[in-house]
Amino acid sequence: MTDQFNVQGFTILPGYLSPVAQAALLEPLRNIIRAAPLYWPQTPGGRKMSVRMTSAGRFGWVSDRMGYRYSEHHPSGQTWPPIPDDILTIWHSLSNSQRDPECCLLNLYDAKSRMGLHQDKDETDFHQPVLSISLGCSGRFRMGQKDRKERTQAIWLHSGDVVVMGGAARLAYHGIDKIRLGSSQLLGQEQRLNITLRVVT
Ligand code: MD3
Ligand code: FE
Repeated sequence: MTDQFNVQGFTILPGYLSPVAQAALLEPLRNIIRAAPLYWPQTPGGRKMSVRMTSAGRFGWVSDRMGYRYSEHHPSGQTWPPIPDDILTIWHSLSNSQRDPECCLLNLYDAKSRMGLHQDKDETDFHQPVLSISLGCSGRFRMGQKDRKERTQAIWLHSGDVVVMGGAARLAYHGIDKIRLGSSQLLGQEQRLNITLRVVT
């Protein structure tokens, strides 16, 4: 088997969610967005991120003048809606974690959205994996290693793909370079929705 993407702890399950299973997630996802509207986080430098976000679960990811952080409150001041059961089921089927995720982050990309290379390191326990579900248009995912200067590799993530990051991959630099418009009809011609699940505390 080819191992083009060989960072230890990176597991991709291409097409883990069937088209029917993907479509079944849309209603619970729309319910999250209705309760906790999408927003463009501000970078600490005061710019708007190009990805819109919202969350479900105890914690959501917010960013404002105080910087990036987990918060128990949406920018509106409300708590976040619960994580849908179908999404908890995916987590427990694949994560090997005994715990429930505490943050279900929704990242909505359109034609011009990017996510720069970064590490996810604001959680307490890096032994807990991060799980990602891709829906809608394909996105080119780029991943390096623990050190920002290491070489990076790119892989396309398509609708229905699930990725689990454990081991060394958990602290690897990663980002989304670009979106392939029209590559899925699930969310319309130019949207990609990524769901990430994390244990925070
Ligand atoms: C590798 N999201 O929300 S998901 C993020 O597609 C984030 O929206 C991207 O990076 C997205 O922080 C990538 C795949 C992913 C998620 C978490 C990771 C890759 C990861 C954590 C550690 C290493
Ligand atoms: Fe990340």
